[in-house]
Amino acid sequence: MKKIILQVVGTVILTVSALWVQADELNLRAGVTEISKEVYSLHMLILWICVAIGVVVFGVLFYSVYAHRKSKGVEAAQFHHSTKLELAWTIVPTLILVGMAYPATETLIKMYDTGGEDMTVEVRGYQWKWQYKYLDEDYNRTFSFFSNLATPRSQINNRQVKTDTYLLEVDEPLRIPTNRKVRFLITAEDVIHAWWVPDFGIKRDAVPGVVNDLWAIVPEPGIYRGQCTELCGKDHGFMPIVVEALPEAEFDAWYASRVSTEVVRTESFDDTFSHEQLMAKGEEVYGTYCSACHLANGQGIPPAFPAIAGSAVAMGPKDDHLRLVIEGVAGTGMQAFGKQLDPVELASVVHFQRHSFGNDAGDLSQPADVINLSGGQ
Ligand code: HEC
Ligand SMILES: [Cu+2]
Repeated sequence: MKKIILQVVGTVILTVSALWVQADELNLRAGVTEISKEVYSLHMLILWICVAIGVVVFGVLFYSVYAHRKSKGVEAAQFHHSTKLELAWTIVPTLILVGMAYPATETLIKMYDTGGEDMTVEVRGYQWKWQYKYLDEDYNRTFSFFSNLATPRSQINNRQVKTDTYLLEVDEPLRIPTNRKVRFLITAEDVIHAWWVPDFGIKRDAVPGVVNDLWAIVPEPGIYRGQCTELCGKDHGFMPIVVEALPEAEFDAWYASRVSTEVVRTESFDDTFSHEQLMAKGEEVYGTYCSACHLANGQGIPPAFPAIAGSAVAMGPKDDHLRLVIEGVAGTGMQAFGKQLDPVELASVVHFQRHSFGNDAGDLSQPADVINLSGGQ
């Protein structure tokens, strides 16, 4: 008997000390913002309250089992109702709960206080990527872009070694300034997603037709990584979030340069492009948005994803091809790209499909064709 007790105690001590060594790795991380640090302290406070309750309850339990065991001839006490006891086990837990709820509510109220922001970014979830839109009071300074998974397929398919940032890297991160209050408006285009950046202590569901908000003031420049935390659908695991916090001056410089390239792009919707220009741009767009299903070599994965090589659509009338890409095919994986891509991107990717993989439609698709089909706006 003694031996068994010693063994049990020994195992418990070993397990606890092993966990203790790893505690930092297993624990919630403290993050970098004031809110994330408060969430972390709350978590530690409540953890220790639970540990204390556990020690007291199991201590009394094990002591009673041992000290009042049958072999010692102890008889169980026989009583019903004890007003004192019942009052105690109602009042004590209530006080403990109130004691935990008070600081938790204080932090929650702070988390929801999105007012007084210095800038606002709209975060929109798509299958399977995020779109970030910087909402500036001056409409000409508002712009948006998509942030796509950048981990190469070869790593996902185990043909190449996975890096430390496996599935946590994107082609263009969300950039925000340090030390300014950034308000995030969280929504979704198609299905429910969830935007989560653990180091900022923020996470909110992105629901189509609903706008939720969050905020963060990031004190330290750096790269912070998160993920879509919606569970239904395996592809939510392939839409990571990367936020790069830049020193304020650096952010302002980046913002100004981004705005000026956007303006150039807007003006170019009226331009006409050469075959070479359309092919270069189109190949880039195809690689980012289309090759996951239609493959880099245009062969698709029939019957689910049709080949573009030799496709009747790609060799048929230009307007039908453009319309299919703009409007998508309802009920299939072929989404309506009209909302995600601008007229230059749409015209060039269609042109690329019509003149690659052995296709040769022999025409030119221009942004103006897209604008005509989309109702002239
Ligand atoms: C998520 C998978 C997916 C992605 C990404 C995708 N497509 Fe498709 N695409 C489909 C499916 C599925 C169809 C077949 C739709 C149907 O049933 O008619 C299709 C059909 C097409 C067709 C008609 C082919 C034919 O011969 O019937 C064209 C053209 C096309 N897609 C262009 C594009 C372009 C351009 C892009 C990128 C901007 C793209 N697709 C991205 C899934 C996808
Ligand atoms: Cu998602």
